[in-house]
Amino acid sequence: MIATTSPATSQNKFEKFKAEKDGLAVKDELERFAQMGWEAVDKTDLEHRLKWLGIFYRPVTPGKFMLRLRIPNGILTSEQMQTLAEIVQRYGEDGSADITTRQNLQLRGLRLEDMPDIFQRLKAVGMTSVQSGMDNVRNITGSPVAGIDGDELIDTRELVKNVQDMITNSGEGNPAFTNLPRKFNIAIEGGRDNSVHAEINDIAFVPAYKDGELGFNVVVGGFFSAKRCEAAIPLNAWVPPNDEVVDLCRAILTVYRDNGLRANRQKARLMWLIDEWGLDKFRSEVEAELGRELKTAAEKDEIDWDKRDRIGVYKQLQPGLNYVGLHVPVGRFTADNLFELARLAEVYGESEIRLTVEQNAIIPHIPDDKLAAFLAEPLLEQFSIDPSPLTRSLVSCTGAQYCGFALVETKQRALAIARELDSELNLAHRVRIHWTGCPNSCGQPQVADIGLMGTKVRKDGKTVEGVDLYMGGKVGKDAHLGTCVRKGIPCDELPEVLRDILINDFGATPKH
Ligand code: SRM
Ligand code: SF4
Repeated sequence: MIATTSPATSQNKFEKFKAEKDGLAVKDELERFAQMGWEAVDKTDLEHRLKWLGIFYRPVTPGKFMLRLRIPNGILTSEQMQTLAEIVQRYGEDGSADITTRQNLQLRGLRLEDMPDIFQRLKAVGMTSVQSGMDNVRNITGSPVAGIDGDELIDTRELVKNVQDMITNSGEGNPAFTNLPRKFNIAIEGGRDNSVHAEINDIAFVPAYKDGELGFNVVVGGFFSAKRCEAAIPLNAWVPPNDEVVDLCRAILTVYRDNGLRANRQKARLMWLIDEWGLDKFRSEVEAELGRELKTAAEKDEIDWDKRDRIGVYKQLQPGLNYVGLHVPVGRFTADNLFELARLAEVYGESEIRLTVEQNAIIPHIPDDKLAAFLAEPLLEQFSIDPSPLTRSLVSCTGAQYCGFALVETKQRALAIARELDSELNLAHRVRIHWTGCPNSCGQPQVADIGLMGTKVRKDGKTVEGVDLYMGGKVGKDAHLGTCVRKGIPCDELPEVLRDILINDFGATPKH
């Protein structure tokens, strides 16, 4: 099935170039692009269509590309991580990898001429980066402790994989879903703590009992954009934890693809269609596409915990085994870090590594008798199991180092300020600070206790980097979005402003 675009929408630049040539078409041209060099590649192919393969031209570092992978449920093997390490290692200081806020990895510093070889290497270890950017479904998130947590309700791993395989044709690329009106996010929660931030996804599945059977209530339409942020709303639907999850995703995506608003990209996310139609019509159209009636939602869902960050040592569901959550400062890895993590997972665990939406890593399946030796490994000095409270819960988007939209540098600044405040203040509990470099909100400031969104500020007659301050984001049970409470704080004044907030609103006390 090929996506359709109505003539009325063809004025929009993005709709126009998608109608002229589908983004996925560059798959067959990659070899040619690699040979001709990035400077000679057509501008639209270079800056836009390559994102259908996960390849991002970075205007901040021309010629050094970012590759956004897909890591379903955030789970990868040591072999896969080692392959990623080898890929970025070739690029010396330019090569690195970031854990993203969608439990995913982005590789940095890559050259276009190497992409065909890189794609072969990824395929050889069962990985893909297809359809990870632009008007496609992003990495599908699931519970990071799926299958290993004693309190789990539903194991999300296979469901997430099946949804990804449906959308991407098992990683080969699927033209049925390469021309959505806009990006699209899907999450499947299997635990009680809303680990995936269900409320900020276009579709999210949350565990719920219906007539004694465990399945999912479905929420739809959550999204952030520069113009509008909305929490997802109930679809009033319940599905069992099987292929019906895949079928429902397919039906919603099809309805969205064929009816989503395309004229204005600021009004093209799923929620805008739900607004236009009303939820009842949207639900009926989904049922019509599905070819059956949806069961109504269960009365309540099972999200009744505060959110866990999974950092530290935890007993697994499987007796005698442990999972260990490592804090990865602002999610950044060097090639050496990747090699070392792959090795540790192989030596101490079962060659498996997991990622979280808080940009941290988990190594599961470590037997009791290997735990002490694991915890003594030098890498754990860098990736601590007991970081200080502010650093521990810090999340940051990419920011000005690589992102052309950024209004401020984020990751290094975020880390420096968190460490400074950690050294000055005692905090009885964690405070989640999220940084995002611009209003696109990739760093999710609206879910944070304290959210910081990059902006430009006038100070002493000069334009300087600053932030708008968000507060009140609640995650886990009864999640709701925080709002902007103060605008235009120059970054150099931020440590002082945050210190006051932490003392007055979060019970921090000075250390000295
Ligand atoms: Fe994002 C665009 C990075 C999660 C909302 N996002 C971008 C681009 C691709 C812009 C660009 O071309 O430079 C950024 C790439 C910078 C780079 O070099 O890394 C970018 N977004 C990220 C990541 C890497 C932030 C991070 O450091 O973790 C996250 C990658 C996730 C992934 O693995 O796919 C990332 N982006 C998000 C999230 C959070 C989430 O999904 O929970 C959001 C808000 C939720 C949402 O989408 O509803 C988000 N990104 C955006 C938007 C605003 C979308 C909109 O509807 O207007 C843009 C701009 C756009 O799409 O036009 C954007
Ligand atoms: Fe770039 Fe803005 Fe997203 Fe940060 S929030 S990664 S600066 S688009």
